[in-house]
Amino acid sequence: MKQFILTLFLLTSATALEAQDKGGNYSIIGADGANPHAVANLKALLDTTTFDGDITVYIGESGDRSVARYKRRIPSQPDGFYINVGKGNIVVAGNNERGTLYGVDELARHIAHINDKVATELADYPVISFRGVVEGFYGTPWSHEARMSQLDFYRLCRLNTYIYGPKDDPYHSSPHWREPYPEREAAQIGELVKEAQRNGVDFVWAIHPGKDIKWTESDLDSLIGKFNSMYDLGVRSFAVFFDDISGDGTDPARQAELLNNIDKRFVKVKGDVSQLIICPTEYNRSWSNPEKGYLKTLGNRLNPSINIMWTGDRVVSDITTEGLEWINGQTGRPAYIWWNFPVSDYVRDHMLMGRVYGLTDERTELMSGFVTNPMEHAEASKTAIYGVGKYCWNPALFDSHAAWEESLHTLMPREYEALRIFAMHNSDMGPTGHKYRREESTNIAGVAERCLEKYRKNEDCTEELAAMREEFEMMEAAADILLGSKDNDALVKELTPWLLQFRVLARRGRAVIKLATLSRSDNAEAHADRIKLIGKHIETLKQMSKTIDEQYNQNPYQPGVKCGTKVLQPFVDGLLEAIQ
Ligand code: 14T
Repeated sequence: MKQFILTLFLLTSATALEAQDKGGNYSIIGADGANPHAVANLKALLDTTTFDGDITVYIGESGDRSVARYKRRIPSQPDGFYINVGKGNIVVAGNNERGTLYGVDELARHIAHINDKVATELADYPVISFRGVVEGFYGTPWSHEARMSQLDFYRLCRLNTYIYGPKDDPYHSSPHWREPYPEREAAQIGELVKEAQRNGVDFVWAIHPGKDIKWTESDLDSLIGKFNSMYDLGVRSFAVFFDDISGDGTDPARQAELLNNIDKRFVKVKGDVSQLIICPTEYNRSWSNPEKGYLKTLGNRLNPSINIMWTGDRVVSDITTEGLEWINGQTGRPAYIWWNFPVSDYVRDHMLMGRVYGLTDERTELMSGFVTNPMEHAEASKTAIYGVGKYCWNPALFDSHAAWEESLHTLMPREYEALRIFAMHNSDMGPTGHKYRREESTNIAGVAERCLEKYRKNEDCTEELAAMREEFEMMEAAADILLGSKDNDALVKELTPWLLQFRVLARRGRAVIKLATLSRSDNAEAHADRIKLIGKHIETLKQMSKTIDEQYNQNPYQPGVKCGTKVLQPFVDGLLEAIQ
């Protein structure tokens, strides 16, 4: 490869130049051969950095001459990178183009030390190859704007996959899967593909044809025709989903034959299309029927390069090593995990902002990919998406609690404390058919339990009541702060109904504690008027909560707005009951 030396004078903004002495110049070696998006980001970064002296930056992918000297230090894993930040010298070397992109992002986190004496050197790579998000929920699909913001966020999380498969897009599923998108939607998908490329994300377009597919040559042509129209919009990765269907579409031999045909007639012919992904009809262990052999048939017949999605032991489930061993034994390949968290299409009145946990950190080579199915609330889903990014990069080093905190910082850098309080009490989905539960209100759950127990037994619980009151006060403050915040407009908009409900819960909690205290005091009779007023206030707050529940989020499935359902609501109701 031809080596190019590009010299650019350091031109920070005029004000920055005035404020500081003129720094040194930088030159980039390898700019013509490296990932162009990484190079553009590198230039933007260098243009806003002041160097003590002149600096040379070497950038490129493994095999490029520009980084040949560092060959042995570049990780051999896809998406891995090596960076070295020293005085007068910077190296950014990716295993592949995405690695270089991540390398420049990592450089940005260390560039402040460029003028220090000590060099920073680091190499890193992901453990799970395909990492990302599957927009695979029922309900209102994400907006174009939300998707654009997601793609940018995935780069920050070093997630490389976005699977497009919203159940309620009629051109993804029935009735219109055979037809090309209308002009406007097509243009938007084209734009998403470009934004994905800039962010090192594979845009995977999924089709869901199983509700009415006929196993005919004509339907095979329609499907390949649709894929071709998506290819023309720039899409280079594809999936076929056969979940949640019944009837003819569920035949594993037919499904395998269809995918193999697409592989032969489309993927191999194009030459620049990724390996296919299938979501099987039996996509979790509890629905599988090994006697009938659906998964074995699919696994035996499907070309080995085709990835098979899997949600775990149940539809919504932890991911265990034992479960992975089981499914891989059926299909003869490492499972591509479709994790149904924080998706809330089966509990639409809940907001799921808890931490990511319950994912194995052993034998992760048993997975080929890991994608999370999020909530229809795109911005609020970023808490979990961030955690999944961290988990996938290195499951053994994954710190679930730390990732949760970091995600909240990232979402709302200024109002992190308030957001943390809200998220702390909005994480469990409650009892559902899926029998999946998440911890909630862990900071106060023990106190709440002891408080109720003691109060019921007429024991002294002054301390516990005070602690609960403190929590409700913080919650009310948090709700007010977030409702008035400009820190993240998209997030505040999604959360508003829940924030209103959260504020009423906080007020009601305080009022009930007040009532509990007064009615147990030595001269309760003397407080009769106050007790009556507070009783009325509690009634009013109950009514306000009901109004919010009946006015917002009126979907036909789980209409309404629920908050703090695992610990705080039961505590408030329980205490009120114990008073009477
Ligand atoms: F494809 C699958 F991996 C999958 O999870 N499919 C759907 C998915 O679109 C949905 O978001 C998710 C969570 O509700 O579960 C699957 O949908 C279901 C699951 C059920 F148990 C639809 C009906 C069910 F009864």
